[in-house]
Amino acid sequence: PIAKPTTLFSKHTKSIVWGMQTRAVQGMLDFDYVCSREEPSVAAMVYPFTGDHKQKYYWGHKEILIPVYKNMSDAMKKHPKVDVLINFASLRSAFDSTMETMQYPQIHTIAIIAEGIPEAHTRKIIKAADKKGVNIIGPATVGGIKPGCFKIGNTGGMLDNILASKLYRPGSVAYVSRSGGMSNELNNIISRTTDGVFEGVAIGGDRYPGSVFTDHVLRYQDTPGVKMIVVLGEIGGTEEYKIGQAIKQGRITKPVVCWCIGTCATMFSSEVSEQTQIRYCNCYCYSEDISDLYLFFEQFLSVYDDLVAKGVIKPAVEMPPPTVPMDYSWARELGLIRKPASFMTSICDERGQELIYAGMPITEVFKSEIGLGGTLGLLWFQRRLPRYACQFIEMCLMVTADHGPAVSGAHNTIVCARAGKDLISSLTSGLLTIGDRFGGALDAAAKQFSKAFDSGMLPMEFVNKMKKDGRLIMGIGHRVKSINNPDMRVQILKDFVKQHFPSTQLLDYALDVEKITTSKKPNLILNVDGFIGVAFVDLLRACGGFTRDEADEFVEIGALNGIFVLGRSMGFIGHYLDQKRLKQGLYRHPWDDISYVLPEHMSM
Ligand code: Q5B
Repeated sequence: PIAKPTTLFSKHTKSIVWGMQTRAVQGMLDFDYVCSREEPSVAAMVYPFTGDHKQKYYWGHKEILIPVYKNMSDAMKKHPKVDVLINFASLRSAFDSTMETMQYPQIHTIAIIAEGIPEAHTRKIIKAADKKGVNIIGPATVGGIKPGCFKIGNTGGMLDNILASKLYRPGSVAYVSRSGGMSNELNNIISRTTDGVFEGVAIGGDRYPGSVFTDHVLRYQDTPGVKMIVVLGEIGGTEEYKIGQAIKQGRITKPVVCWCIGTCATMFSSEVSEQTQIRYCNCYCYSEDISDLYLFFEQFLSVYDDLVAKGVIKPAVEMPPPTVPMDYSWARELGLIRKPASFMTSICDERGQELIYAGMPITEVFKSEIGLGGTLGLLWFQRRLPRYACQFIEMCLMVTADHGPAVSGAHNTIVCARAGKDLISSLTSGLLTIGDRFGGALDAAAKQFSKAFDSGMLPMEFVNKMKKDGRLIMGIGHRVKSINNPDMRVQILKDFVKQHFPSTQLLDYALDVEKITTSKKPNLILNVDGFIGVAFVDLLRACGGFTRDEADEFVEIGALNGIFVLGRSMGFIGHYLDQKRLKQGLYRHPWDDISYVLPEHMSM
């Protein structure tokens, strides 16, 4: 077997991260930056589920790109200086990806983060790693950290934690523990009681960790920068015992503070074989038996003070680390910054547990059976409208839903569908015809009629004024409907409005105008656009839910044309589906229906 290197990480260590762990990678880069590393420790990422691409990260204030490779072989080839792989693969793929990694001799350390890897797989990994001289940290671990040099993934927590525990510069104490959570606690204790952490590894909680306490303690013994070793053991292991033996045999000469959480095992009455081992181990530690955290703490202090007094440790002068800008989202969460929002919304909030339409939870929308009209009332007018208003809105949507294939919008939709376009293209091609002449006269009708009415103009005066100005009255006139061929859609709406609306002042005014215009030409009726436009003004003004200014504003901002757009979308979609269902081919307008009126050719 090839000998495993004693030094796992340095200031120049380069790694590959397997898995799309963008937060962990950013955490590593922020750590690198506070450690004043010259270059990021992550050279590349491997993620088999996307093609090769680059991911953007921060390096201090700057933005940098880190390549992501689909294949590990490409990553290894392109980054020959990488010697560490951090494997974030899931428990299903961690085995394969780790075994694949070991085929590349450039890799000497692999950290495996996944929990739940089958023990048989881990044992195969360990066997292969021993043969190839690869250090394994994990599985089921957060990893490890070497202040000033390298951080595996999420080890050490967020940046404020790293700074608080002074993990940006090396100290003299190296530790090994099983749990990642406890290693964070160790970072804290060590930074408070000594000159700081030199290196810390969490070997992980599995029965067969890829490396064991002794592996790391012996490495620390052979690492000149380490002056004091800490082991956070636990009940049931034999490793603590082995460390005790190594101290006894003189293989370990540096002071070791070992706390075997589990001295409480002596309290159990049953024969727990580990009990003796735990107590035995504690006895071999540099310190006396440590039975609680307080004593552990004390032990640190006394061992450390002793080493300083003897001149073994010479605490370095503290240098402040470079500042890493705080992530915006985190700063916001901490309430440290505020910024005016780029856009505001007041109709819908989807962030909470329940979707809210204008203050009404979606469950309430259904419970109170406000229907489509009520939902539109909430989203367009931010009001819970009276039942008759909701019904009126629904009726408007129903009567405007379609008016045959010949109208401008349906025609466009059909031509577009027959040209092979998709539903949305065909629908929007139809919607784009909606305007002053076709289906988009609701707002203009509402404005013209209410302006004339509000200014006290008589219907006749209004008609004459419009004629004098050479303007058409919006909402008046129809290509096929007339007093002789009445539009039943308008009749249905009129019956409803007359029965339910508290006031129909503007509608009555418009009907008086209609009497005048139809006396001139029978097709100059109050058409469906005009009817909905004026009736809606009556509704907004008299339903009690809006001030006069609010009512006028909705007309001003074009809410009413929305009714036709929404209603007719149903028809356009119907026409699109119809054409597809009928397998209609490309439409070409017949020549005999086109009058070609080109200018005659003139010779010079
Ligand atoms: N004259 C709708 O015109 C139409 C006049 C007028 C005073 C008027 C026209 C118009 C205003 C816009 C409007 C919505 C273009 C219509 C709809 C949805 C639809 C469609 C469907 C559906 C029709 C003949 C004579 C001329 C004109 C005069 C016409 N309109 N005078 N005010 N408003 N209306 N649009 O038939 O003296 O002979 O020169 O623009 O409300 O789109 O089903 O098809 O559901 O899909 O082509 O219902 O009225 O009439 O332009 O030849 O005019 O009447 O000045 O007078 P026509 P024109 P003169 S609903």
